[in-house]
Amino acid sequence: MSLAAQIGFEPEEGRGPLYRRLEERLRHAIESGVLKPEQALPSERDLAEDFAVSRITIRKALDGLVGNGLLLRRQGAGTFISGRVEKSFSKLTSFSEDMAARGRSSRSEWISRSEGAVTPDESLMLGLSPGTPVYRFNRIRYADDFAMALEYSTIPGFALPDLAVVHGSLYEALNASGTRPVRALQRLRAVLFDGQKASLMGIEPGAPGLLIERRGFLEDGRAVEMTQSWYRGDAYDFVAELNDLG
Ligand code: 16G
Repeated sequence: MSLAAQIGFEPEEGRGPLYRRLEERLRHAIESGVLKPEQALPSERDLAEDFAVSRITIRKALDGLVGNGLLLRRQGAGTFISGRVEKSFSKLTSFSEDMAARGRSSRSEWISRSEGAVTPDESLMLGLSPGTPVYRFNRIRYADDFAMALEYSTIPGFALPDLAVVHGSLYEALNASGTRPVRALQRLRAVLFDGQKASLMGIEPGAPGLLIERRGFLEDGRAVEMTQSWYRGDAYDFVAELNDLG
């Protein structure tokens, strides 16, 4: 079915500038889920033909949707429905929960899964003495079939019975062991994906990203997680609610 038919657009119908009406129709189709996250749009030339409008009208309508984040232009690949996810900075949720809350399925691909003795850096971050055993879980995180993030987690040995208990969600495994964090500190930084990380994610080397470091703690104050999450810059909006203390 053509896109025009799918979203029910008739150039002669309605009032106001044509590009605005087209923009509104497309917005509605994206927000109501008729057009799906990560779906590619046809080229501007094909859209102009399909919608029976000029390419300038198409371009102006798309510009408006790119401007407010509903569409993404990827160099050399075309225009896509944005798969951006809004993530609250004040809730201690897991990737799997975040995706489920948005009706998206999540899965992971293992980069590696190992156990060993804590490194000096990890021992500082987790407050563990040298030699303490830890588990390391390194994963590519997918929403539907779209690579959203790379995650490198270190979990102290006391928090899990063994490596194999983490197959899907890490937080589910921690929860089952009674060691899911109840509090966390997070630090966020703008980064560029280097060649190796970019190739794991299937993106261009040098693409912008967000690095979030989370340290999670138990009720008794012990650190139970240290995770570095490398999110695609075009995939997440981090949202925080601020309260005026005065
Ligand atoms: C999120 C957390 C990460 C945690 C993971 C567990 C951020 C920035 N990071 O990605 O620290 O380890 O969820 O997800 O939110 P899982 O339970 O689905 O494996």
